[in-house]
Amino acid sequence: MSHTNQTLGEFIIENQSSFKYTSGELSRLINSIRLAAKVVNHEVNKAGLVDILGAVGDTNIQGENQQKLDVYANEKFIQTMTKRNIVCGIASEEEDDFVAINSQDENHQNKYIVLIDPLDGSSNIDVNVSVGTIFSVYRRVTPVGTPVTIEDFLQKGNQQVAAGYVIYGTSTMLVYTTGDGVNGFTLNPAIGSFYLSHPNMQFPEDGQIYSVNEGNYIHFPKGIKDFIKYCQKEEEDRPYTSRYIGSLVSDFHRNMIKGGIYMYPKSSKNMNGKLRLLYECNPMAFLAEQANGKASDGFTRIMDIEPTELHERVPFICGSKNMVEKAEEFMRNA
Ligand code: AHM
Ligand code: MG
Repeated sequence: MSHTNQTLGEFIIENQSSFKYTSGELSRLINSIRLAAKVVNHEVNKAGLVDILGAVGDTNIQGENQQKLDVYANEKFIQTMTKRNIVCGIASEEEDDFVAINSQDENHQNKYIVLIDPLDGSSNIDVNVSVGTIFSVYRRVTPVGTPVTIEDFLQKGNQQVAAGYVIYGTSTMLVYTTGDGVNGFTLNPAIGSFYLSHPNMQFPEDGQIYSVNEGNYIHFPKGIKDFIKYCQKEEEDRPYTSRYIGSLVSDFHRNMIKGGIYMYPKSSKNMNGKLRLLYECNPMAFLAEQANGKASDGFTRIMDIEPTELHERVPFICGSKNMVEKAEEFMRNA
């Protein structure tokens, strides 16, 4: 089948047999994410029209104000997966604790757990800038047939079975990997179907874009400051271009297509950076590596970090391989 007209639904069916542990469960899970993405997309697109903007008033565990659409997206993704009874547990950036599914039921037969950031970059919604959903899938480590525990969620990123994001941008796209490369699907809003538009996505090995909140420069570690100076230096292919949307999914997506590096380093204000290992960094790291890119905390591969708590934060450097390695070199030598 030609790539130009293959839908995500068809792609999932066609590729099911290549999943490591095939039983259709992962396909159903990706399908439910696809469905929830469409529902959330519809709501995000209406954001400017209906009175859904503004903080709901609740603050989440990170002490941030929640926007109404965060709450909506959180509910939709959790409900869609829970009602279809296809995962045994979900942890969300918007929830204080993980949700165990079917804990009253004798039949905890599902083997997958999902970690999700339902609407990342949501402070961008009220200014009509792209936001995204990020998800990460693992096989549970506790026995099937028992309620999930925290152990099932605190797995290293290198155990991920699938990961992806939805970008609610000028077009809405779903980009994901099951460990066999990265494919991107664009939503045709008239029909309501995602079409394979970006098969086998790859980070260029080198890039010329750096994305970092430079307003925090003064607080960055010396290695990052040195690397930024390197990016700005007049050389053959430099200075690089600076592009920072402040919406991880969008910055990552652009860098993957054009070649670039995204950084959210630690700073003297945030000792561990800002981004969450389990909901943001690991899934993006899995996608990056599957697309020939790299993700690091400056010293260590992101997916090799042993998580200790659900909402933990880590410094995050991710993108074109040679650029990430250059940044690591500056970190080592600082
Ligand atoms: P959020 O999960 O509260 O939306 O925060 C994550 C977002 C990322 O999408 C983005 O890259 C980063 O925070 C921007 O942070 P800052 O405004 O500090 O540069
Ligand atoms: Mg987030």
